[in-house]
Amino acid sequence: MPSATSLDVTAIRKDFPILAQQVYGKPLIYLDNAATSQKPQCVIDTLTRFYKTDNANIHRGVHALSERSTLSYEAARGKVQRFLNAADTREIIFVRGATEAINLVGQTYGRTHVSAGDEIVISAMEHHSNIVPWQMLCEEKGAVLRVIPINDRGELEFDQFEKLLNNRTRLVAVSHVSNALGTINPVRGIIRAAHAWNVPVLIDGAQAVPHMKVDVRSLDCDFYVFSGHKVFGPTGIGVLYGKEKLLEAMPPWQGGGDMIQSVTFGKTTYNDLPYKFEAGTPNIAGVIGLGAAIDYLDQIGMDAIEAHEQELLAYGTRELESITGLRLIGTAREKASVLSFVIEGVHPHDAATILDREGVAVRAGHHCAQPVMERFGVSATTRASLAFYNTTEDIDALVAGIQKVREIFAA
Ligand code: 7TS
Repeated sequence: MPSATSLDVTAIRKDFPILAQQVYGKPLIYLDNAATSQKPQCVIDTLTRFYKTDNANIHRGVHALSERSTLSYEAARGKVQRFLNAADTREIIFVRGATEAINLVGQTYGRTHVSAGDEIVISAMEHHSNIVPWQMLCEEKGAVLRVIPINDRGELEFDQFEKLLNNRTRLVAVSHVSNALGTINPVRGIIRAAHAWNVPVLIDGAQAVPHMKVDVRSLDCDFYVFSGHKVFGPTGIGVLYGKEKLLEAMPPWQGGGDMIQSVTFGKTTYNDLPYKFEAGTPNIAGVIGLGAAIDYLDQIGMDAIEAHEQELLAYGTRELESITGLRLIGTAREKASVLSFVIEGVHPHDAATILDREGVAVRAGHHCAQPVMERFGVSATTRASLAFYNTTEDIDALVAGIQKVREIFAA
C-alpha cells in the first residue's frame, strides 16, 4: 500500500544502513523503536568526524581542537533549544538520558521542595524511571506518592487526576506518551490543572519526541525530559529542559569540574546555567551526534513523520485486531505508534522469539512498566513499536509472523 503522506520512505530507509541487513536469512524488520531507534548515516558520520578531526575536551582548552569541539557542543545545545522551542539555551541541560534527567529533578528540585506529608502525583502508566526516583524521594522525606488511575483503554482518568491535586501536591510527573501502551496523554490539560494549584509539572517525553513536534513553551511544562538514543541519536546522551527560574533556584546535583565558578576549601561558588548541572567531562560526541539527529529530523519534518506513523498505526491496528485470539493492550483514542498485544495461549516471549526467527525484531516483557501489566492483568506483552522508516510491508511481515506463531501453537 503506497503511503498517502509526503514521506519518501524508500529514500529515508537508505539513510539507515543497519536496516538493509538480513537476520536468519530474512530481511530485518525492525519494530523495537521504543527501546531504541536506529541511527541515520549522518549521525554515524558526525560521530566519526568528531573523533577523526575535532576530539578535545570542551570549555577549557585554548587550542584549535578544543575550540572546535566546544563550538560544536554548544551549537548542538542551540539545536535542542530550537527543537523543543525552549526560550533559552540556559534551559537545556545535557544528561545521560531520560532516567538521569528525572533523577536530577528528584534529587535537586524534589529534595528542596518536598517534606513529610507532601504529595507527588504520577500516573499508572509510567515507565519505572518515572516511578522509582519519586518513590526514593518519598521514602527519604516521608512524602506520599499518588497515582492517577487509567481506564480499560489505557487512558488517564482526568477527573480522578483533578481530585488528586491539593495544597500538599508538590509536583506532577507524567509521561507524554506511554511506552507500554502508546497512549498520548493530555499533557496540556494536565499542566493547566496542576498550575491552577501552583504545582510544577515534569513531562517524560522519552516516547513523544521521536513521533511528534514538542513545544515546551506552548505546553508551559516546567520540566521536559528525553533520551537521545530513542530520537535517532547516540546512546548515553539525553536532555533535561527546565524553566530558567526553576533551574536557577535549584541546588546543583553532582559536584566536579565545569560546574563551578571558583573553588576554595572554605567556599565554592557554582557556575551559571546550564553548566551548574553539567559536572565533569560530558558525552561530547553524544551531544554533537544528537545535534546531527535533530538536523536530520528537521529536514524531514516532524509533522510529516507524525502523519506517516499515524497512518501506519491505523493500518497496524486494523490488521492486528482482525487476528483471532489477539488482544491489543492499549487502545487509547489518542495513540502514538506502539502496538502492544497478547496472543491467547502463547507466552509473549515465545511469540517474540518466533517473530525474531522471521526477521521481525519486537520486544517482549513488562517494558519496565510493571504496574501497567498488573492493571491489564497480564505479566508481559509483545510490543511492536514503529518509527518513520517503517512501512506497511513491515506490518504485513509482523502479521505473517504472528500467523506463524498461531500455527505453531495450534499444532
Ligand atoms: N521514560 C519512558 C516513557 C521510556 O519509555 C523510557 C525507556 C524511559 C523513560 C527511560 O529511558 P532511558 O533512555 O533513560 O533508559 N523505555 C524503554 C522501552 O520502552 N524499552 O526499552 C526502554
